[in-house]
Amino acid sequence: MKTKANPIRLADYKPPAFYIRATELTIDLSFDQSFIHAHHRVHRATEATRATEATDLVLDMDADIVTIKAISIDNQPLSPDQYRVEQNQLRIFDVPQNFDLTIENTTYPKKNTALSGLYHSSGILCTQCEAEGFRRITPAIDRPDNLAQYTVTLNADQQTFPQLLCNGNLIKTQATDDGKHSATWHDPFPKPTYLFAIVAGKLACMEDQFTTCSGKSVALRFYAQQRDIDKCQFAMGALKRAMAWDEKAYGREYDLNAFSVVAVGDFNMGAMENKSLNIFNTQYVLAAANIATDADFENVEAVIGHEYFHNWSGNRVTCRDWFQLSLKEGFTVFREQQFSAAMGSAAVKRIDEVTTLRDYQFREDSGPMAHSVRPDSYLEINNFYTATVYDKGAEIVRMLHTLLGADKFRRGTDLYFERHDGQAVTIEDFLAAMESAAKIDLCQFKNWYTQAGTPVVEVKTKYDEVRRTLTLTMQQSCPPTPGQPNKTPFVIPIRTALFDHSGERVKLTPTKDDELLVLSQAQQTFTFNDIESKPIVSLLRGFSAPVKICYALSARELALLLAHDDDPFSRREASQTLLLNHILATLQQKQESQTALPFDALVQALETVLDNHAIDPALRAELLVLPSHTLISERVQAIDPAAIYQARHALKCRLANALNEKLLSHYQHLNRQNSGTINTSQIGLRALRNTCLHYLIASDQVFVTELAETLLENAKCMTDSVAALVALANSNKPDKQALLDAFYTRYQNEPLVVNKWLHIQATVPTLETLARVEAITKSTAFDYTNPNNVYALLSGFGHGNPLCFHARDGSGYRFIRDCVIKIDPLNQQVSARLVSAFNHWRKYIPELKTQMHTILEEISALPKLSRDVAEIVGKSLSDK
Ligand code: B3K
Ligand code: ZN
Repeated sequence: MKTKANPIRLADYKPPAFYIRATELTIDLSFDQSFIHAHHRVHRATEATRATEATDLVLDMDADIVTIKAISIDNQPLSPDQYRVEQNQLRIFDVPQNFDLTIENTTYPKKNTALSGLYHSSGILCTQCEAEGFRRITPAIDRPDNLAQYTVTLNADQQTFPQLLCNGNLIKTQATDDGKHSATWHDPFPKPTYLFAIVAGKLACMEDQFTTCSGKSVALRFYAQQRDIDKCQFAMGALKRAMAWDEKAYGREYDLNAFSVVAVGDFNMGAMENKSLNIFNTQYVLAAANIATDADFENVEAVIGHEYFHNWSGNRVTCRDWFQLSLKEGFTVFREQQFSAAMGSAAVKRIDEVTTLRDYQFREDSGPMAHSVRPDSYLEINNFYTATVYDKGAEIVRMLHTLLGADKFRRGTDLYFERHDGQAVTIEDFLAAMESAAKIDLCQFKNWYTQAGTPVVEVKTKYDEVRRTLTLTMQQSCPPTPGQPNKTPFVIPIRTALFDHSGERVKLTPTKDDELLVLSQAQQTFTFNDIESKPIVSLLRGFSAPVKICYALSARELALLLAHDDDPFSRREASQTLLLNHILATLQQKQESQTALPFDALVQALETVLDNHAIDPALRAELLVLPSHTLISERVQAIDPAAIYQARHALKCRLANALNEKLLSHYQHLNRQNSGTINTSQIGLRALRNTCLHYLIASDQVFVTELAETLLENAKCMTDSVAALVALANSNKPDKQALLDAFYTRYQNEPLVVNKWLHIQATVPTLETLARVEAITKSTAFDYTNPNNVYALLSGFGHGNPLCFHARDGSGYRFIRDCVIKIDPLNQQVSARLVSAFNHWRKYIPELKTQMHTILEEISALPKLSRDVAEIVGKSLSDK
């Protein structure tokens, strides 16, 4: 357990006092206890010596899991009074200028339930070092601005660990006595500790190759348990597509002769970009039609791309310190988004990105954990792998792409990679490369990295019939966030188009129909000339900036944009706003508010969408989907989850009844076309079919549950099974539990499918759910030490089932509190994610708010609390 710590501040950054440029490790691997013999070449940093007069070498180390056996300097063993082991560091007194340091220590993989450092997962040993896991293997300068070349020898029992993998090139293998063997790896690219990786165990391998643009052959290897190895085929294809795409889109060629990916069942997050040895959560690498849904396939492709792209944006050019995390993550998410858009339906991808951003990042920005994309301080860096750093970070890079244009942006990235290859740099370095390449000043633009909060842009329009001008007055503001009461204006690119009342685009110039308005002042006016009649304004097309727009379009104008806007995002925005206004009207107990379209007209508009075969089915599905619970919550004074659920559900039922026949005929038609194949058009078709089914199930008719049962029985792929199971779980079918149990019996040996089953049950909005979830936690289907199980079941309940989590009697809160308390000593990254379900307590109705507050106080009063959870709970309680 970590001790109380002071915040780490960006303003206090100092380069290391010592550097390690070369490290040789010899590791004797075994599950209970692994022995590390580390040899480092250490240099005192001249500039830092002057600043700090450092005489002691202080290495990062986690004494919870590392035991020092011996230390020597230049082959002279140190006596115990020449160093001191503390909880978080190893201090070696009075070291020379340059020297060879040898450390022998042990670490305990089986005890390592935090899954950071060297740990055990289903019979294999693997590592996770980002952000600060290396210090849990052996003492080190465990920070990203120290880059070293590694040579690593792994020794282990040949039977138990036939595969011995590390970063770089395999330079030697040897069979030794007593059934042991060894493998020596050398990585020619200097890297920070966080990119170090080891995997050892009995793993099957799928092999292929990729020829790079310069004709070099790269061996591609996927490692997984024997029973899963065939499920790596799709990911292998995705990797080849990613490698080819990065050459074409960014001119980035792969730099070693081999690239490997290992699938691991116990992993805290999605995947990790270790140099040439990526380690993946099985969820983001294994995919076959009988275990993975369409969304899973898309996620696998995206995450494979993401980790591969890090080879340049993150590994070749890395971060100076963890405050710069978005330098690699924001940029890499953007690259991943561009790749995914090129591989599938770009319109639907963009809509999904924005939905995720609003549900998670906007929410984060409005709560106690709000932080800028480059935070100023942290207690625990693992708490800052957030939607803000990743997804808002990607939106910032996207805005640069929009402002500079594709060509200049590419010149900027080329220059960035060329200037900083092999270096650990800052966000300023990234922006400076863009500035030089595009000859642009990004000084004000940098506010996006330093100011937290979601900017709000209020827009007013005025049409002057005499002058035939349209004037847009825009005013920007940004709400206060913790530690940042006042903000200065952002540079906000707002892509805009005009439509006439028959739905035709108004040409803005002879060649252009879209205008990029760049709002950079607190208030600014933009004028369009030669506009024949009062137009309808379509703003923030493609979601050109991560802001909230306040612009009152009438219900009729929204309906027109839904029918005619040729920007898919804006069209979806129109449908979401129309649906949202209906729900808000119910919540405010108004029959239909001024801004809500009369119900019959809404039905008509949605029916037109449903029937419009000119629109890709995947987009039609998006246009029909109801606004999320989170999105609705953001629009009310005090959140009453039960009332929001009822209002949302009521609209769903009303629409399901009004569109019943249409939904049914579309369902049947689309279902007949479903072949179970994984390709963009079949994925789109299933998306629309599932949307029809989920509306239909709300109409509470027996024949619909029969439809779902038939779909389950005749499922052609996992998407069919999951859609059917979700429908059944959410239906009133009396014997639905028997179907759910049968599904479990069928798939109990497929952990990834079991996770889906856990999630489906955790998110059913009925009173019985809590008892069911509690029972599952006690069954063999669930393991508290497996992050995927916890995310599926407990986060499913805490974050994905607002009705049950926020039950008035506080039962949901107490259950999640107890889970947090149970998990925290095992895995702090996981407990921290779970406890954040309470973050927004201040926004709820008084009876819930008080109870959530009590829970947070109780957790905060616990005698032993991880730094991870303490930081989140502390901020939630202190923020006003
Ligand atoms: N870089 C890793 C995330 C590491 C998280 C550490 N808590 C995966 C990624 O973003 O690519
Ligand atoms: Zn990443």
